[in-house]
Amino acid sequence: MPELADTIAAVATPFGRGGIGVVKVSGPLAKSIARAIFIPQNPTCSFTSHHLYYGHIKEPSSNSWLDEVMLTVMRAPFSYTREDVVEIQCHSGPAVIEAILSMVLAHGARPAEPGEFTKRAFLNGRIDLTQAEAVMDLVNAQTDRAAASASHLLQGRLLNRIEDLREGLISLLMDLETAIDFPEEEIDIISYSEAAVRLRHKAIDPVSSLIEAYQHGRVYRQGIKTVILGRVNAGKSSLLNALLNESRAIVTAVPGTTRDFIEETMSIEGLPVVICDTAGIRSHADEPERLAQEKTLELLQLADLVLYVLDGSVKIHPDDLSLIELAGDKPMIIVANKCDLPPANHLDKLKEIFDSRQIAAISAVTGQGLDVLKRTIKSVVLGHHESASLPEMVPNRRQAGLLDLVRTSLLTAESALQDNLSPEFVAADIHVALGHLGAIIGETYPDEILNRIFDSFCIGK
Ligand SMILES: Nc1nc2c(ncn2[C@@H]2O[C@H](COP(=O)(O)OP(=O)(O)OP(=O)(O)O)[C@@H](O)[C@H]2O)c(=O)[nH]1
Ligand SMILES: [Mg+2]
Repeated sequence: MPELADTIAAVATPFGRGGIGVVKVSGPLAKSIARAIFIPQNPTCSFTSHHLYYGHIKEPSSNSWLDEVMLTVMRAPFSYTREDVVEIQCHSGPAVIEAILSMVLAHGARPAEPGEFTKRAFLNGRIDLTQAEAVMDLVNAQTDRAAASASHLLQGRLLNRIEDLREGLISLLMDLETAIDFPEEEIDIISYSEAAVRLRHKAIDPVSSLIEAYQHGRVYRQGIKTVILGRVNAGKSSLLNALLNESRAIVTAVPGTTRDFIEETMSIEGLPVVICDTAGIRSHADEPERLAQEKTLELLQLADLVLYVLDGSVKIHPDDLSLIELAGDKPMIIVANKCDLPPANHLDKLKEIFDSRQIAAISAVTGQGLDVLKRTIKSVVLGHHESASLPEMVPNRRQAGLLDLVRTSLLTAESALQDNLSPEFVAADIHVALGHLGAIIGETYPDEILNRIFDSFCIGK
């Protein structure tokens, strides 16, 4: 990414029509750009930091007013990026907001890359990497729980936790290094058993509980990729519509209606679920339908959960059994749809056929059984974690991967202590763990990793 010396600008609000749109500018030219394009109502205004000014943006060619705006200057270092920041609140029409952005760019700013404002906040030391990532989590949060976890991370709770861990390890390291410098007095300085207890309580256990929080809470962060699978005409699209409570997918009595898959995000019992309606499967299909079915099978590979829909009013088809087998051991719920019609099989019979699988009898048309299905989804996804309370903050996959490496090094250090190896070995493992902890908060950050993190942000954040 380019230099921090540049001034960057972007539209910070979603594209389209709306009440207010915000153009954000950050960098050394921010104030001079504001002076050049903004006519304050009060001509003597001195752009006091964090004050809101009323005025107009003037059209450069005609000198006429382009829009009526409110403008704020936030002087460095008391801003989001720690640079001079200007925010222009204008009317949010695509043409107006683009015109204002173009004027800002014409006065020396360049378009911001995705996440570049937050990247600057990180590079300028206002936030650490866990907080920068939390900004994105908060923007993406689909449920109140995901938002609460992101907010804890944003407040620096994980940063504080990592710093506590580092302090504990550094103090242990200092004691061990004294033992290395004065080998004869080793036993008097720190006993290995004491060091092992400290290592376990102060580092290994807390790291393990953070990893557990990731495993437990990851569904709340990432959403559960759920695929609705089944034979043609089973009522898959009707189920999607019923869960969404809107007529999203086309439903007809003609088998093979759905061709393109439809993905929607919803909250089921507080869980973020990304649900995908797919093309129904049948043996005799034309070319477009065959392609659609291939896509269905691709999506199945990526799914965390499968809702297998069958038409409960007709006999089970051999294709049902082979499709269910195809899903392997993925978590699955058999949804026996159309329970408003006379059933072809009693529930007990279905239980016998599908052995240990969870079964929910529903009617996508009347809504019967949908609540039970939702609760079943929750219990299948959360498994034995269901009754436990959700961790207050959930590390992301990158952080959890590094925490795993931290734990591995600490466990090696613990074994070295238990095996009475020389303190140099123990110290070396602790140094490795400290390196990984540093990477979590972004103290050491390869460019490639940083770019990957910030590239996933939206423009203007
Ligand atoms: N009686 C009854 N009919 C239903 C129910 N669910 C769906 N249907 C009907 O079954 C037919 C097929 O429904 P869809 O939702 O299009 O089925 P699908 O599985 O998406 O079908 P394809 O996209 O063709 O694979 C339609 O005529 C629906 O009205 C239900 O619960 N009860
Ligand atoms: Mg369909």
